Amino acid sequence: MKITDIKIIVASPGRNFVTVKVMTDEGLYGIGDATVNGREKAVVAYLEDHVVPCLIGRDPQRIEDIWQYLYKGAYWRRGPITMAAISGVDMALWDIKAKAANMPLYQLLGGRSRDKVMVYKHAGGLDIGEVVEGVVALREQGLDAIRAQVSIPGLPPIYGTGHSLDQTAGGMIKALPEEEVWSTHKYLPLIPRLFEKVRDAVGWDVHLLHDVHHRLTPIEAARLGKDLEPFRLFWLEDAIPAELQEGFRIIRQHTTQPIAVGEVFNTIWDCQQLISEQLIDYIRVTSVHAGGVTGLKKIFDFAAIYHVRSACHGPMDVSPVAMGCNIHVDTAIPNFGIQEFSGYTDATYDMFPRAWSYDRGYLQPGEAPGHGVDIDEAVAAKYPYSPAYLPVARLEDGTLTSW
Ligand code: EZ4
Ligand code: CO
Repeated sequence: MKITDIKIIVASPGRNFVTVKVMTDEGLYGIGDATVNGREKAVVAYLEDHVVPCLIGRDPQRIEDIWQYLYKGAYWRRGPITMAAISGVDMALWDIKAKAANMPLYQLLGGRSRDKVMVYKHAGGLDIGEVVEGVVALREQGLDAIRAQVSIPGLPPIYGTGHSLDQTAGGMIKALPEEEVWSTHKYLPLIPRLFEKVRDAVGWDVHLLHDVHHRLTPIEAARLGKDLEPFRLFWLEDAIPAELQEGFRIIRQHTTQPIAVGEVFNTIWDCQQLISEQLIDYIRVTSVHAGGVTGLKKIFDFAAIYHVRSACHGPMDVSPVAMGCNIHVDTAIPNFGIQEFSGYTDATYDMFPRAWSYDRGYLQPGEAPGHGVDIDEAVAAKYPYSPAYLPVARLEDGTLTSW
């Protein structure tokens, strides 16, 4: 089998998506996601100028060799743009291999390890009462795991807390980055009060999660972890920026609160210390940013040795293609933890016909050969790329900060 052509399709059915379509001389094709939210065109150029010309004529069945060729062969290793490009190609090649085998991808990964894939969804609101209503509503829709986020009273709503503001280019996601205001000292006492109210409303037979979006220092995160212990959270996510991984030792010294991190990680090397020192409980790498199916399998197998569980990042800027690959990996690995799932706009669902399905808090990969997700190029053509960014954050005095 030979690769005859590779198409890079950029479309914005609510969020911008970069999709890779690998064609072969045997008529089989595969689909991959290579989206980096806010830096889409950089991945397109990387793929079109530097990856596609190297792959035409190669055997698409040699997935590991092509992965190594693009990783080691570039000389400049790792990084979000390089790894998203590799991820997009890798997903498409696994799609082709599983189609050629006439099997759903999870079968090639070792077969089913579970009956269904537990997801968590997000409840957000401008105040605690609104978040509690959101959590109750999701619980009624069958969710067994729910992430709760609240805006800080007295400050403007922030990303991840304000309803439809998070959903589309028409809301908070603007052509230039929105600038948000952050206050740690207003936030820290608020979150335990939020989870007290949430537990009062939905009880103890539901997993509750919270995402800090990298906003704290280690000792602040340790304080929050201790304060949240009475409410038995499933996890505290991205409590600190993870560049300085020793920071997690400080959190661990102070709290038994389970810790999750890794949505911005690109390779096993970004996770190695956190996993091998058992500083975290859930690793949040996702197929589109951590080297595709090949990258995820390597990371999760390594994590399994240290009792660290998977928790693939799955917001609506991770496309339904990457979501499909995540669900196949989630289904097959022994150390699955949870899968984030925000759902998608109707236009996004139209653009990506798929075999995977969601029902009352759980996902299924489906039985279609391949990873089961396709792209409808006619639908994609209706939604041209439109520049959009995630927000940036400043303290109340104007200092730029992590978010
Ligand atoms: O940071 O959508 O866990 N999910 C999240 C999301 C992501 C953004 C960028 O992918 O934290 O808010
Ligand atoms: Co997150």
